[in-house]
Amino acid sequence: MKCRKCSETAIINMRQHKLALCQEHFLEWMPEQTQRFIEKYKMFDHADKILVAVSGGKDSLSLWDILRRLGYQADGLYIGLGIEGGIGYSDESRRLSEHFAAEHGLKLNVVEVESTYGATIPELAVISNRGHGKPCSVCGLSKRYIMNRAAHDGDYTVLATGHNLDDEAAVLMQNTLNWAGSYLVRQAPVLEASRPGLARKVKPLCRFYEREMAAYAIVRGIEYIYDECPHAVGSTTIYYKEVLNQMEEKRPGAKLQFYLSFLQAKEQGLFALKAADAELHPCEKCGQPTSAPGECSFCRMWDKVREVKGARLPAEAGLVQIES
Ligand code: Q46
Ligand code: ZN
Ligand code: ZN
Repeated sequence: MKCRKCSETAIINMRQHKLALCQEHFLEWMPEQTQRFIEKYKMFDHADKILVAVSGGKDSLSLWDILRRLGYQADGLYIGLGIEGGIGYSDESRRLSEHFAAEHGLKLNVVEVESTYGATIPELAVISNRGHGKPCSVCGLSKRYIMNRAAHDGDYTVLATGHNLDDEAAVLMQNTLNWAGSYLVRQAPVLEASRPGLARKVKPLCRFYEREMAAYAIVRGIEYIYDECPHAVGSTTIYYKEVLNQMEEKRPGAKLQFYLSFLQAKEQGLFALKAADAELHPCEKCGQPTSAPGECSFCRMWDKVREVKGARLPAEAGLVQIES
């Protein structure tokens, strides 16, 4: 197959766009498209100070790469979760994030959950007794908290994550099958900072397929962690991704259309519900906005860790340390 823009051999064929491109044109096309999405969804501009959440995976490192190529001011945030899983998952993901930052002279903020708060994520899952033996619920809660806090404390105007279209479509499918209205209302390429202390969140890769992100990372020569987090195995998200890929196989563009039609329906007022932000108030301990009475759920979770592990926790557990 030939590249649409020149006569070179194509390295990727994107059937949903009826577009095949050679290496050179694909590497040009990805940042161009990203810039288009940034503008279309009014994500940020060159005056913004962006914090990119990096995990050492293909999506987040490629996002960081694209943003720096487009000339944006983008620092990284790596959150060390303390997940081993027999493959040294967290150590390796930190190493690759640091490697990328060093290679390109970029600033990486690091928050290690264990040294900052006193326990790894798998330990926290056991101690807090949440998530039925799976660390994902305390992990998600902790990551959201730390990202918000780091963006706020570091004076970043926007927090960017590397969610791709496959991620977004899988979550959308799950939320639609459950008719989870409050989640559907909040799922969008941009989530405004509705309260002081909450970061404005953006997903510049939300229209790229996962295979395009993998192709970008590979042809760009980005070293990333191939393994998924060991706790992702058997997750519902992976199941929905497989279902969507089967649909895509039969009907190229099905995934993209599912997601884009949702955004359009939302724009036309299908979900008139407003996100329930009105009830947020500052947490008594850390000051972050929360809907829970008194302390936020993040602080309560770590209070329990302090009870169990005692002296290992710093006294003011709310403070995130950002190392450069
Ligand atoms: S939530 Fe669960 Fe992920 Fe945390 S424990 Fe791993 S799989 S990293 S996106
Ligand atoms: Zn070409
Ligand atoms: Zn709190």
